[in-house]
Amino acid sequence: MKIGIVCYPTFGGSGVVATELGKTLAEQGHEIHFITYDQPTRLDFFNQNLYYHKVDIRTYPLFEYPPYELALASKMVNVVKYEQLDLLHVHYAIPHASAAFMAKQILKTEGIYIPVVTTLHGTDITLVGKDESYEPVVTFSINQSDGVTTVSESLKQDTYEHFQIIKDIDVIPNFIDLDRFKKQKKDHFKRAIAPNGEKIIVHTSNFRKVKRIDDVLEVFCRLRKEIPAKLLMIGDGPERSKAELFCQEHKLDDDVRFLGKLEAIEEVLSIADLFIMPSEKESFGLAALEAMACEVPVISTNTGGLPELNIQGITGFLSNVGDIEDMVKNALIILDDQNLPKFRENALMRAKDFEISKIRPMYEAVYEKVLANSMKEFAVL
Ligand code: GMT
Repeated sequence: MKIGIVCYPTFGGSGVVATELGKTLAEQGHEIHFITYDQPTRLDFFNQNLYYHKVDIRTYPLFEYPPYELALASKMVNVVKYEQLDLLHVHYAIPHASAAFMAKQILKTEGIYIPVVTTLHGTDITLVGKDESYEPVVTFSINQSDGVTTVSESLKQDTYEHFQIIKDIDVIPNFIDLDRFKKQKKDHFKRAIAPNGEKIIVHTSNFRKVKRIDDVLEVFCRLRKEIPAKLLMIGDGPERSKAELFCQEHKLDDDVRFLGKLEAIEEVLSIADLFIMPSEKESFGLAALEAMACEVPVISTNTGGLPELNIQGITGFLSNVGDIEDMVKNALIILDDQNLPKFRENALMRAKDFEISKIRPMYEAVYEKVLANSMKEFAVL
């Protein structure tokens, strides 16, 4: 199949899922064309089945906001036509689903029918998408998609709750490449970070408000009063400087390190004892799955899709949003040397349920279904 994948090229979860999906589909022999404004972060090698088409955004003095969606739609039209794509798969509704709708309409006038699959990832529904400034367009473009998927059952329910959706939604959970995300021997690294055998806690995110960075630090502060521990903060975003200031003011600088955006996250996860995800909202929690694959148990909130991943008392614990006390209590249970090995083992076992080879065929099945239906639709045009 020749598939166009539209996504954000950044470190964010939806971009990572889209890129990893494209890579695994390419390995299966599909021809994958990424259409986005920059080289996707994890697309840093050559494969004969992988292509990247850059969306050119032309500015003009009149534009306070350059119309990215139009440039994207035009690029989609161009790539579909010249690469003879079978299908477009857009990740994150805003603005990819509406741009795909526009491209599809333009192509139809030229006798080309291109089916569109939209994958909803989370904040495109739960936060940004449901805002009145976007809601009508998001509703319309989801309903106009030929196939719609969400990354968790919870996100599917949220979609039906917040929007007037008439389409069936397929749930396809996020996935993990266990060949890449596995615990590696990194003793020297562990000794450098925790020279006295302190427990290592890790948090990874885009440091947006929804991730509740304050709660990460608050939990760590209280935990450190009970046991020797170090905190590694991976990622970057709007809340980072505030978090760094908090660490200075609370004299945490020796125990908390901000590592910024890292490509080889698995190396840090390999020395971790606990992963913390206190998010306000989380449709799936891909970062937690990456940790679990590296045998790191998780304390998380019980919001959104997290209960579909993190199993209470088995792979970690789940608390209500903002319940710091409960998170500290749970962290201490997991970090007890008597308990930690079992939690580690369970985390890995659970991660195996999301192995890429189990999830990829679910997307391929959606593509087949959509293509079969579109053949019928095309026949009546
Ligand atoms: O977590 C973010 O804010 C980034 C966002 C994205 O789209 O890049 O992540 C969302 O999609 C991920 C991949 O499907 C999910 O694992 C995250 O849970 C989801 N984030 C939220 O729902 C807040």
